[in-house]
Amino acid sequence: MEKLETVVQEALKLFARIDDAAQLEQAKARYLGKAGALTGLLKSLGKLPATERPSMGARINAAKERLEAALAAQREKIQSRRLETQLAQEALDVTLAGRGAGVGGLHPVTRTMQRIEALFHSIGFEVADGPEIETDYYNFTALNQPENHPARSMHDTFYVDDGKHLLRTHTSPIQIRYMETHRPPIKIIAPGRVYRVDSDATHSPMFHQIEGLWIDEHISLADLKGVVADFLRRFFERDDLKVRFRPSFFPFTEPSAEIDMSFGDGWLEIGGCGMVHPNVLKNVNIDSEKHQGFAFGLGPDRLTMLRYGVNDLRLFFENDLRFLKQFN
Ligand code: 2U9
Repeated sequence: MEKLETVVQEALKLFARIDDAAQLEQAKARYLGKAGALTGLLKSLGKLPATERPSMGARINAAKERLEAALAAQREKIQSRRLETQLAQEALDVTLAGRGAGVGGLHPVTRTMQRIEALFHSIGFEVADGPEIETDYYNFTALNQPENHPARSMHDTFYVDDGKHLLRTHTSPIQIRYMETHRPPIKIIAPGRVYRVDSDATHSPMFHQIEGLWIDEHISLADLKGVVADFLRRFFERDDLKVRFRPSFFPFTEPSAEIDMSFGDGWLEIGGCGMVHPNVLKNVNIDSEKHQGFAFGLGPDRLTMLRYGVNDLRLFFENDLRFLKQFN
């Protein structure tokens, strides 16, 4: 039966040309399916003389196996060709230039805080820290601030839940906590965020403070003035900067003073200060007969405005990148 060899050659040629999986299965059906050409030959075996049947049967089966093997090889070829195309399409060019990550920068007030910390560190002050949610005791009572003091009213202070907790209105509680766990000499600055019910061009409900505290056996008002004046001259890089103390009142210092400075024309109020009140020292078990010292408070937001010439405090807290980017 030379027809068999013709059919096999035709099938092999066809399979080799097909590059689509579904078409290949259809082609398979044409030869090996129920109505396929080889299947037809097998069926017609019955018409052959009994002596020829076994050898013819064996030839047809061998032909079937050749076709199956050719099909398997072609399937694999189609599959790997598809994979290659897919890999080529999805390839990443790792040599392409990146889009570039934006480089961040520090907030102008943060820069000021770091600068102030570095300047005080250079004359021996450590940096202390504390919680922004405080108790009534640390924020007011320990600082000699009586029950009926106006700063304690709802009008000026954010109370949190039970009226016992509040957002600290100054960084002074940091110094109280520090003095509870350290004995003199104490020489620290306390920077951080503070909160008051207040909002306009020169007041924000959240703002920053840096307070200083130096307690030892012979610290005087002269030391206070020297430290503050030196600091301001170094901060503004002006040796001719003038500093004056104007008598004032704070519950936690006695005597107390406002700190004014001048670049030449007029005076600017820049902070407050005084000798730590004996009652405050008593509250943290420091003997005010033996130890005394000074405290001062500065507003880093205000210092930043003056140093960079910014006229509206709110710009610092609106987080408009067009504004913030100018400082980096
Ligand atoms: C302790 C004892 C005393 C810190 C002080 C001031 C005066 C003051 C203001 C300046 C501008 C706050 O940022 S501001 O609005 N501060 O006037 N602060 S004396 O006195 C202390 C602190 C802690 C234990």
